[in-house]
Amino acid sequence: MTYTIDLRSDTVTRPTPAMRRAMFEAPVGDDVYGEDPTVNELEQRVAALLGKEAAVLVPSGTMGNLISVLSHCNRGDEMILGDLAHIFLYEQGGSAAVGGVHPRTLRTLPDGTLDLDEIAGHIRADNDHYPVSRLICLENTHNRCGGRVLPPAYVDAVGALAHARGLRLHVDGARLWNAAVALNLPPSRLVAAADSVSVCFSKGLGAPVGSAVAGSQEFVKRARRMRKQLGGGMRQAGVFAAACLVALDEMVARLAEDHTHARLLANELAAIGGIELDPTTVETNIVYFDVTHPTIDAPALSAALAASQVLINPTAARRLRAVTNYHVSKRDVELTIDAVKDALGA
Ligand code: TLP
Repeated sequence: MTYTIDLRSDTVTRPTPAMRRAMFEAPVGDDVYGEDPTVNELEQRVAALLGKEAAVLVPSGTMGNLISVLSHCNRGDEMILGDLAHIFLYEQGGSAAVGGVHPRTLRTLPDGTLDLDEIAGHIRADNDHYPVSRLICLENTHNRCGGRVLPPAYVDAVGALAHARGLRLHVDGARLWNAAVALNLPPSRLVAAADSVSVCFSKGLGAPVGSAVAGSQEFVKRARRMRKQLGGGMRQAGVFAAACLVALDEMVARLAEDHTHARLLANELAAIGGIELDPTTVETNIVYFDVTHPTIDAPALSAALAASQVLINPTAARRLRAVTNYHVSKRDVELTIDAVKDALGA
C-alpha cells in the first residue's frame, strides 16, 4: 500500500477542488460588521435548512456548543445531558469552566438517547438548595454511541418535556447531516423541537473550517454577542464560508456512500475472530469495535495498522473507532479489512 487510509475521523477530510475555487472567488466583507455577503448567505441557508429563524457562523463545533449553552444558561444553572455526550466528554468542561454551568449527567443509553422518565425525574424543583434546571442537551448523530441516529419522535418528546417544564433543548448536530441522510428526512424535521442546534461543515462534509448555531432571532442575537466575547468574531470569514456553501450543495447526499462503507466495514470486521461488534447498530459513518485477541489490545492493533498505512484510533484499552469519510473508498475498506486480518494473524 503506498498511501494512507485515514479512518481516525471525518474531520480529516480536505476541501474539494470546487471548495478551493469557491474560496478563491468568494465575495467578502467584515463579518463583525455583518458585511460579509458569503457568510450572510451561509447563515440564511443554514437557518432555512434547520427550520430556524436565524443562524450564526462559528469557528468550530466546540465553540458552537459552548456559545449555545452560554446563551441559554446563567452562571449556576444546570444542564442535563448524557454521560457520553461530546459536550461532557470532549470539550474540556468549557460550559463549567467558562460559563459556570453545572452539568447533570444521566446514563446515555446504547442508542444515544436518555430515558425520558429519568430526564423528567432530574428536573429540579424550585428550592433554594438547588441550581435552576435550564437546559437539556442531545447529540445527533451520537458520536460515542457509534453514530447512532436519534428518532425524530424521541427528540420531539424531549423538546415537549423541556418546554412543559420551562427548560430549553439544545441539539449538538455536528453530524446532523448524516442523521438526515440516514433517515431520508430534511434536517429541519430532526430538530423541530430544539431551541438551538449546532452543526458542522468540517466533518463529513469536508469543508476546512466552520460550524453554525441556529435558533430564534433572539437566541442568535445572544449567540452572536457570546461569539464575540469568546473571541470567535471573524472578519473576512467568507473565504471559508464559501467552502461551507459548496459543502451543503455537493457533499450532503454523498454521505450515504460513507454509511454504506461503514456498514461494509462493520460486517467484515464482525466476521474476524478476535474482533467484536454488532454491525446492526451501525447506522451512519462511525464504527466502534472491540478487540478480544488474547495478546493484541487496541493500542497494539492501532500501531500495527498504522505500520500498514491504515489509521484507526484506539478509544479504550480494547476499543477502537473507525470513521468512514470522503477520502475512503470501497477498495480502501477492503484493504483495511485485510490489514486487520494480517495484524491479528486471522
Ligand atoms: N468530534 C471529534 C473529536 O472531538 C472526538 C471527532 O473526531 O469525532 N460534537 C460532536 C458530536 C463531535 O463529534 C465533535 C468533534 C464536536 C462536537 C466538536 O467539533 P470541533 O472539532 O469542530 O470543535
